[in-house]
Order: sequence, then C-alpha cells, then structure tokens
Amino acid sequence: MRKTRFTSLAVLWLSSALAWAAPLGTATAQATHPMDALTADEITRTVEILRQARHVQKGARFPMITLQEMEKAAVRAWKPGDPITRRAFVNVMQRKRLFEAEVDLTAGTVARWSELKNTQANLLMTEIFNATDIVKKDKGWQNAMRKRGITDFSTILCNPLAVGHMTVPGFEGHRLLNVPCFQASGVKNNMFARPIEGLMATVDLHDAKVLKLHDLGVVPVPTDNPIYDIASVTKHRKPLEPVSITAAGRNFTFNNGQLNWDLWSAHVRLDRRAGLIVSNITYNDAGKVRDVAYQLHASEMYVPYMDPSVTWSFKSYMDAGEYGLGLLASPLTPGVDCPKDALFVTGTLHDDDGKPMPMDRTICIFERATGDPLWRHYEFFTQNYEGRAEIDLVVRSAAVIGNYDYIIDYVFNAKGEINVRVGATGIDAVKGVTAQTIADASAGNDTKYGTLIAPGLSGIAHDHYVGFRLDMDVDGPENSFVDVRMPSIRLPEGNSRRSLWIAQPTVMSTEGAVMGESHQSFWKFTNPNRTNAMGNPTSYVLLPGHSARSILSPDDPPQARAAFSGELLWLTARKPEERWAAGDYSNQSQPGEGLPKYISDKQPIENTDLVGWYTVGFRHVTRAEDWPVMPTLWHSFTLRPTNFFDRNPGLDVQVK
Ligand SMILES: [Cu+2]
Repeated sequence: MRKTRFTSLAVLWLSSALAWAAPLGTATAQATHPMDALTADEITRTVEILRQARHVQKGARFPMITLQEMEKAAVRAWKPGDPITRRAFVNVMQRKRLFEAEVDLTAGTVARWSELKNTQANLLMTEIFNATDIVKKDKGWQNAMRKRGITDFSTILCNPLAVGHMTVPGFEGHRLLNVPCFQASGVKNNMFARPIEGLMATVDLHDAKVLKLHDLGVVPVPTDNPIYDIASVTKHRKPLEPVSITAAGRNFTFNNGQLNWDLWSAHVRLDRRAGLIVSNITYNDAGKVRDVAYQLHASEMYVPYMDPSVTWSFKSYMDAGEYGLGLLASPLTPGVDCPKDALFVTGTLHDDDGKPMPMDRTICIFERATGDPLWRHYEFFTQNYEGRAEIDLVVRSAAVIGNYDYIIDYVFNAKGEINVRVGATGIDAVKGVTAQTIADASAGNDTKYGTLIAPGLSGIAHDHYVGFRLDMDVDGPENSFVDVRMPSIRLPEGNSRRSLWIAQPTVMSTEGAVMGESHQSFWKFTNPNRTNAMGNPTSYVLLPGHSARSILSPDDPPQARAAFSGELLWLTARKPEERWAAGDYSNQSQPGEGLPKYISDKQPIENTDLVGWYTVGFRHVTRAEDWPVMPTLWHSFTLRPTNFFDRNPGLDVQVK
C-alpha cells in the first residue's frame, strides 16, 4: 500500500523512538564538514544544553533544530582537518509562546535566547495528528457527519491543512489548522477521492478545540474509488522487458555530505525546511578548483488554489515554511524513484520532542547515461566523425505534501551545467461535486473553478511556485548580474536585411526584481574581476525553463504573503539571515515578508556578494490524465557556463 502523508508520518513518528534507542549509520557520525547537517548526537546535545540552561521546560516542543551555518568567509577558508565551529538554530514552543535560540555546540553554551512576538512556528507532526482527534470528538462535527449518513467515524480520514492568511475576526493569534475529511473506507492509495465536501472544521491547536465548523450543505460523497496498484488495474498491458540504468562502477564518492564526481564537487545535506541543500559547488578546471555556487536550495513552495468557497479559498500553501520539504521527504524506492544501483542516503532530522529522527532513503545519488550525445560532429566532406556520450549525475529527493509529491533534482553534467528540476506528481486536490459528466445540469457551476477529472470530482485550478535561493559565486563571491536584453534594430536602406537583434547588456546596480520576460533576456551572473582566455568576464547564465509568474492581484492576501511569486527573478545583496523568499515564519504569516523586505533597503549589488531568487512556476489546469495519479510533470532551469571556460569543457570526456 502506498502510504498517505499521515501514515508515513506515523511511521516516522514510530521510527523516531527506534532512532533514540539505536541511532543509525551516519546519524551518529561526527560532523566532518562545516555544512554537514546536525548529527543525531548534536541534536541531542542541543536540547540538553537548552535544558541545562533552564530555558527549556518539560513539555517543550521543537518545531526546528537545524544547522546554523558558519560565516561564509570561514567556510570558504576551511580545509579538511581544520576545526569546525558547530551551532544549532532552534525554535522552541512552550505552551503558547515561541522562542528562538542559537546553541553553540562547540562551547556548550546558549549563544542566543529570545522570545518572539510572532507565535507561529512551522507545524509540528503532533499538531497535524492531534487535529484529526480534536475534530472527531467535536459534537457539532459528529452531528454534521450523521446528517450525511455517516455514523462510523473510524472510516474517516482527515487532512489537517495550513490555514494561510487568517482574516476571520477573533481568530487572530490562535494557532490553527483547517480540517476537511474524507470517506476512506476501502481506500488504498488515494484517500483524496472521496471528499466529504462542504464540511470543514477550523481547529485551535493550543486549546485543542474546534473554533468553527463550516457546513456549506450536503454534497454526496463521490463513488469513484481509484485504486491503482498493479493488481487492481484489471486490463493492464503486457509487461515490458526491463530497461534499466546501471553503472559498471561508481564514478562518484559520497562521504557524510561531501560529493565528488568527475570534475564536480559539492556538499549535500537534508534540511527540515528546505529539503536538499547543495553547497560549495566547485569545478576542477585542469587542476584548478573553481567556485560556481556557494549554495542552492528551495526557499519556499507556494501553491494557491482558485476556488472562492470558504472551504477552498484559504488553500494557498507555503509548503517549505508551513510543513517542511525535508520533514516530508519520503523514502525513495530503488528501481522506480531512482535507479536500483543508486546510492540511497539517510538524512537526520528531529521529532517534536527534539529527539533525532533518521529519514531513511530520503536522498538518492546516481549517474545516468542520458542516451544523448554530449557533443558530436560528422564532417560531411571528409566523412570523419567525433562524438562523446553524455553521462550526468543526479542528486534527488521527493517531498510528499499531502496529496502532491514533489521531486527536486540537482543534475550536474560534463557541459559544466547544473540543471535544477522540479517534478510534480501524486494526486490532484479534488472537490466533490454533483456533476458526473459535463452534460449534467450542475456542470457549469461545478466546473467554474476546475475540470471534471472523474465523475463527481472537480480538480480545482491552482499554481505551483517553487522559489529557489541561488547564492552564486562565479569564481568567488564578488559577482555582478547582467540583464542582457535582445532588442531588434532596424538596418539602414541599402542593406539587404531590414532588421536583426543585438545583445545589449545592463548591469543591475541595486537590489530588486528583474523585470521583463525571460525569453527576451539572457540572465548572467558574472565575475567582473575574472576573465577567460579571450578576456571575457567569466559567467554563468541562468537559463529559465518554462516558468509562469503569479497573476493574482498583489493585494490578494495569499499573494501578498508570497509576493516573491509575482516576479521570476529577484536579486539581493547577500545577507546570511535572508534565506526564505516568503519570510522566516510563513505559517499564518502577514503580507510583505521575505523578498519585499529584503530588497527594501535597495543595497548595491554590483561586484559584490549577491543572491539570485528564481521561481519555477507553473499553472495547473487539471485534466483527466491527472487522475487517479498524476504523470510526473517536469519543470526546470539551468545554470550554464558562459565564457567561464576557454572552450568546450567536455572535449576530454572519456568513458573506459
Ligand atoms: Cu498541480
């Protein structure tokens, strides 16, 4: 059985107890690199130090225990064997209060402890579980279920959801989840197919009670029960002969987080909020180790839905800040999610009590023959051929945020490129409606905001915006950003041509969004102090794939909370504390946090350490083919060397 988010969380929850008794493999290892995730021992010690300092009392909960990175200059100067200063960043919830702390693990002290005015940390696993129990015990909810002919509540599964921007008077300051439920009797791998539509409880997590029950009237529970395991798909096709990716040997090494492959080197860790964090990316250019990027990671994931009813309009998730792309990373299956001979890595996170929690098989790393030429030329006149086969290296994780599965890949190749890919699969969020086909009388109303993707189920239209933080260091931290526009110019009379286009560079001088359309620009991170053999500044171009920006009104509350999605690319002067595109605390956040604040002081960004914030965005008009499980939709962007090398860096590629 494919696990829903809640059963998989339950498994994690149970496994945390095991982790405490018998920490696994790398979970107990000492940190050997400044960018290593906190080890199991370090997580345990962090909590001990806070307890000894009497900051933390019994019953405290830990929404966040994560690595507080060393200063960039210190990390860049660090060599293997050098001492490492280890610090943890911590959020502590005690009753209704929220604290932020920094624990110095090297000194064994609390370096910082402060109470926050904001009380909304990211969601805890226990809160998500408890919300269902709170709802099921509520008399009003029970009556509403009986009104729908449902008396056996054991067959009901609920899906507690982040509430987004809370505008209901009297609810301010409460810690909330919105809880719709599903008839799950007989459901195997799609609990979302049978929504009990029009009924939703708003739960106060601190006071453990239903604050408000929204009952918009009875909608029949859809009868579609899309079980899609292979045994249940009755007319499945003849099995194919296996086609697999296998490597004769492994050309990469991975020790703790340190990855080396061919001429690439990078550090990889799993973070509770960001998911994969890839740091210190360098390329060995003929014996000279050159910086490409200091750090790349997802910064926020914003998913607004387009239905105005009270049980849907709040849906405007910020999955990284509300839940955590690392926390919800699911185990990867060999032979399906990654090739069989991939390296599967266990990440280490923590549970709500601050105990270490191994995240088994949540990262995979593998080499892949793409089947494409890295480059080729057949010389027609001499009938001479030269070419090389392409092999790339993939670092992958997959987060399951309720119904959706998001695969995030960092792909390195011999062209000197890094390709960042987002694959969306899993299950559409569907609304129960009365229309069974588009010929039914209610169909017009039922599909105003979505597509009838199965009888009685409307897949509500929505967007996905995955904001990435790109701390580029092209040949070192001092970089500039050049927006190369390509205006079409008219040629004078007498020329056989009437027009052509030219590349016109503009160096961005201050922080802000990069305006204009990506397909009419060439976006370049450049080092104005370094040149290649021809004297051109060494650069990496950010090549967008298909990407959509949000078209919601800036004053729409969800949009105002996730303003980063209104532009494809933003630039800021690097500040280590500016890490999250929609702000530090995006659960129940207020408008204006994150990038709008980061750029408000209009810092200069020329020939300095700058950060790019690029959003992979796509609009999702749902379709029948999404059901009962979506074929993976990939969107990506590429970081491509441009005059970084002196010539094609893959000329000398050889495969034994
Ligand atoms: Cu979608």
